[in-house]
Amino acid sequence: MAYNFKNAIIRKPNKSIQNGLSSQNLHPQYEIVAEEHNNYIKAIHEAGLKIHYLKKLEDFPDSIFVEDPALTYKSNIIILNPSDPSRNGEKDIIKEEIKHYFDKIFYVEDGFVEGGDILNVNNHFIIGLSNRTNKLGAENLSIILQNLGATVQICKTPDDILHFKSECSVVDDDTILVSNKMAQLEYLQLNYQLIELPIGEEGAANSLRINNKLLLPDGYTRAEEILCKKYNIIKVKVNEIAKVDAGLSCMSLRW
Ligand code: CIR
Repeated sequence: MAYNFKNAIIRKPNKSIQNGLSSQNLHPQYEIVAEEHNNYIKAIHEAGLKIHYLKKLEDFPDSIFVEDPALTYKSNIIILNPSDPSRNGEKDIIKEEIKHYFDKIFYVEDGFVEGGDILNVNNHFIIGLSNRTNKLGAENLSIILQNLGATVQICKTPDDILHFKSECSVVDDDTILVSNKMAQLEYLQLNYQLIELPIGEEGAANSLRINNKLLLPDGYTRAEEILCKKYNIIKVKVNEIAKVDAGLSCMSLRW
């Protein structure tokens, strides 16, 4: 299943997160980020995962977002290629830190691709082209994934959305939670059941299904109303972390 996991890799937060990339030029406060991150860790525990911690990296302001430089699939790890120069070096560090957890390691060396643009639904991957992920990177990743037995569709991340997954997430085997903008994508409409969130609740679309729990960003009352009927929700506050355009999925690598 698309959301059955046993393990998570999580990096301890760094003080330099206040200088993380932010589309709105906001600077989160380290102490609040650390508190939110602690609660995130508790929620991941509650969902039943064993957590493997990585040490903080002050030289890389956005390095707690471990989902972007690497992708897990089956017992493999694929080292991606983040396009922002301030993030590209994360891939070389994380590779050394995590390769022993996996049977085989693969690399996307040509073209750019970030984990935030990759939605995994069972053995299928949707890769969104964005300002961070280009065609060459998406195609090279597709070749690796197809060789490992997966199918792949390359789509376009709507304009003004940082990553494909910033506004969508898998909540069930054939069900994707989407913002209004993501709900317009024909590929998603044709192939999945969509739960569309109301305008103004886009932030809740980056939820995180793990085993029988659904981690949902706190503060989205209408999303909670819609989802609580069917899902076992754990609310996690990520308001400070959201100042650097990040949410729930990007703070762990799951397998
Ligand atoms: C960045 O712009 O790269 C970070 N400030 C946020 C990355 C969020 N990553 C994700 O949603 N996968």
